[in-house]
Amino acid sequence: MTRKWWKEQVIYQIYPRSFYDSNGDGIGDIKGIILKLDYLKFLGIDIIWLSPHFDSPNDDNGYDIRDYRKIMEEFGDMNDFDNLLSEIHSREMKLVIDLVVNHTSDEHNWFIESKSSSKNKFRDFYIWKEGSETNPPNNWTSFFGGSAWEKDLKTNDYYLHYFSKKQPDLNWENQKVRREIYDIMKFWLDKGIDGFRMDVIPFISKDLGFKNLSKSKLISPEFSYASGTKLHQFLKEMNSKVLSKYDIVSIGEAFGISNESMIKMTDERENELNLVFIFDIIRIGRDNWIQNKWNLKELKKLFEQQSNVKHFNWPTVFLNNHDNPRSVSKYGNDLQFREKSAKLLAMLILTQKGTPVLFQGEEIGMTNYKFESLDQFDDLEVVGNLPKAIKSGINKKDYLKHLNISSRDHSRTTMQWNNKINGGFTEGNNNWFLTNSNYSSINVENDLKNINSIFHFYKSLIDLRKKSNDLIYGDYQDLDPTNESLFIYQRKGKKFCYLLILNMSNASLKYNFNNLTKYSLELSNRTSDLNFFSDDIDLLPWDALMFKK
Ligand code: ISL
Ligand code: CA
Repeated sequence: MTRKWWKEQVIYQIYPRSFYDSNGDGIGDIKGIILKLDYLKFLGIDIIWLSPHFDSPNDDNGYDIRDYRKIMEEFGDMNDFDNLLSEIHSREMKLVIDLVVNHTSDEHNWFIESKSSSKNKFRDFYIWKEGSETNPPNNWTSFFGGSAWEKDLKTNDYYLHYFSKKQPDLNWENQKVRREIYDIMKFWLDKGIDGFRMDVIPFISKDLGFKNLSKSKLISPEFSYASGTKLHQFLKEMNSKVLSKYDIVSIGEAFGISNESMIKMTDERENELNLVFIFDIIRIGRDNWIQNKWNLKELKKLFEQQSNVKHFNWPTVFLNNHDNPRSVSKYGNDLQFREKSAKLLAMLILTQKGTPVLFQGEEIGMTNYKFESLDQFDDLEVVGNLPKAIKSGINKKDYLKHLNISSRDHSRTTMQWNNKINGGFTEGNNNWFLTNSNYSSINVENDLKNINSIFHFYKSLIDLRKKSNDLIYGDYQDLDPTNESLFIYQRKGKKFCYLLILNMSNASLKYNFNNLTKYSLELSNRTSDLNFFSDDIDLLPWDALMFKK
């Protein structure tokens, strides 16, 4: 197991649009992030992953890039970015930026040229195919609704877009495309950034046969889109031409890849990427907008699977991001046991094997939003998938019910800093999006003042983790995989062995753990004292206990 800084540090994702607005225009910005760096340093954050900050028409809130070398106007300018980077580095923190190169915006100059004529030199920067008058080249679908092909009337050809029609897919088979992308990467790396999170990177290799997908494969097309034959070849080239020349971390958002492909992508002997974000855990029980029931045994199996990868790989551990609902609402109990269950989830991700990744607001237990109507949503995926939802036989009311559990917009409500209007996110009264009305009680200011808050629990765990090589590199073992309510595992290092007992239920439970008295209690989310003089222990709902010996 080779030691690396990105195995030992904690990542915090910022969705800039919703993080902090410094100039009152209702939109988060880079100067706002700079004002909050001391807060993140105090929490114990080492690496900031910044969601896209590039010039964009914001069809998909920045994941549709119009100019890779320009800062999104609402966020500030290149001077602000350079200040952010130096302020981050002066606090001995690192900055990972979001690299979105499976597709660009349709307003990118390359696409404007490409669609202007079939003879244009940028034509095959994208994927153009003949279709018929009414039918696209094949039955591939977009994640944001409808076909993955859009007919362009200028040349009567169709272009491919796995996401919105304003996000045309780049043609990675074209060496000129790859060269341009490597130049863009070097532009930012030469400024001193510390790595990339690579958006849907497994999709860059397309099935060049463009064959129709079977009905069953169309249910979750990501698995087909992520199995192109040249993915590893492209990543090896990117590594040799760019990544290998810098001391950085490369993280692939690996939406749809298989386990073996994930292992190959992050096997340090393959010289591709360092880490991947896989979705098995964060999408457990999910079927498009529907969140089906899942059980703890299935969840534990997924942690087991990713924690015991071969020693040439290293997992990431996260329960939140900008594409998923809030973890305390999905995995915890955001009503009666919000604080306690949020602390349990903190202990879970910060004591598992792998690099922990937090998402803004998770550290104070921010919850899902109560959407009252479909037109409150910002996410284009909501509107895009409505026809498919109706076709599946549900009505708008049911669709809203599902989205109140599963929508990406739950994590895009604005960060709750204090109990002032808009939770202190913006002074202005033209907030770009929604602020959860519970900001009056759930906010950073409250949590900083209360030593027993969720924030201080995260801070203690981050501090504990960073001081313990055994917690970072220790072997993982699930000690009671069939238990339906308790998640009990150990992390065994050279010197210490940590035992985690997490009651992921609303019930009080008795448990007997052999030789428990040999352990000392390291940390717990109990407000009442915890006396254990025998191997029998009475667990309260959502107890999270960390022992050490
Ligand atoms: O909603 C999803 C697909 O059904 C998400 O899983 C998401 O689209 C997928 O994980 C890919 O996410 C990334 O690429 C998208 C962008 O919308 C997401 O915000 C980004 O994280 C297209 O760039
Ligand atoms: Ca602003």
